[in-house]
Amino acid sequence: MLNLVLFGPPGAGKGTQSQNIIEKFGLIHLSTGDLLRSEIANGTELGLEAKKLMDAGMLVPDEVVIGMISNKLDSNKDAKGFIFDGFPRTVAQAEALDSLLKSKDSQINGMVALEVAPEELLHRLLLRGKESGRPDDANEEVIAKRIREYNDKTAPVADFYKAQNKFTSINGIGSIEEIFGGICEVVEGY
Ligand code: B4P
Repeated sequence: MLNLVLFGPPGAGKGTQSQNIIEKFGLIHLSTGDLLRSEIANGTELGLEAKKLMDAGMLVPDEVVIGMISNKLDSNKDAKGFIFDGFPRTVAQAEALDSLLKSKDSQINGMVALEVAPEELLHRLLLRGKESGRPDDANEEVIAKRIREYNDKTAPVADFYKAQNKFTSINGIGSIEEIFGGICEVVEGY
C-alpha cells in the first residue's frame, strides 16, 4: 500500500495536485475539505455545524474529521493506497491516523509539503473566491484566520512526520506541471 499525506497551507495547491497524483498512482483521494463540503451540500446536521466553523476560517473538531476518515478507510478496503489531502491538520489527527492505519497493518509512507509564500496564498484564494464563490475564500479576514489556524495548529504536524523521517518539502510556486514533477520524484522514491 502507498499512503501519502499532501501538506501545506490553505491555497498551497493540495487539491490541485491531488488530482494529478490519483491519476498517475491510482490512489484513492481523501480530502476532508471535500468531504465536509459534501456534508454541507447535502444539508446534514454535521454539515450545518461544519459550515459555521469553515465560513469563519476555523478548523472543524478533530473527532468529526477523524470519524469521516475512519469511515472512508473502512469502505475502501481493497484500495492500492490513499492520498490524504487537508488531513491530518492537527497533531491529534496525525496520531489518530497512525492508529487507524496500524490497525489495518499499514502506515504513512511520507508527507510532501508544498511551500508557498503568504502573499501568493492570499492572491490564489481571493481569485478562487471570485471564481467559485467559496465562502471561506470570500474575504481577506477569513483567509487570514485560516492562515493563523494553520500556523498555530497545523504547522506542528510537519514535526510529527519529521521525527519519523517521513517529511519532504518542495517549492509550491511555479506551473502546476513543474510542481507535479517535483512531487513525482519524491513519491517514486517511496
Ligand atoms: P480545504 O478544502 O482543505 O481547503 P484549502 O486548504 O483552502 O485548499 P487547498 O490547499 O486544497 O486549495 P488548492 O491549493 O488546491 O479546507 C477548507 C476548510 O475545511 C478548512 O479551512 C477547515 O475549516 C475545514 N477542514 C478541512 N479539513 C479539516 C481537518 N482535517 N480538520 C479540521 N478542519 C478541516 O487551491 C487553491 C487555489 O490555488 C485554486 O484556485 C488553484 O487553482 C490555485 N492553484 C493551485 N496550484 C497553483 C499554482 N501552481 N499556481 C497558481 N495557482 C495555483
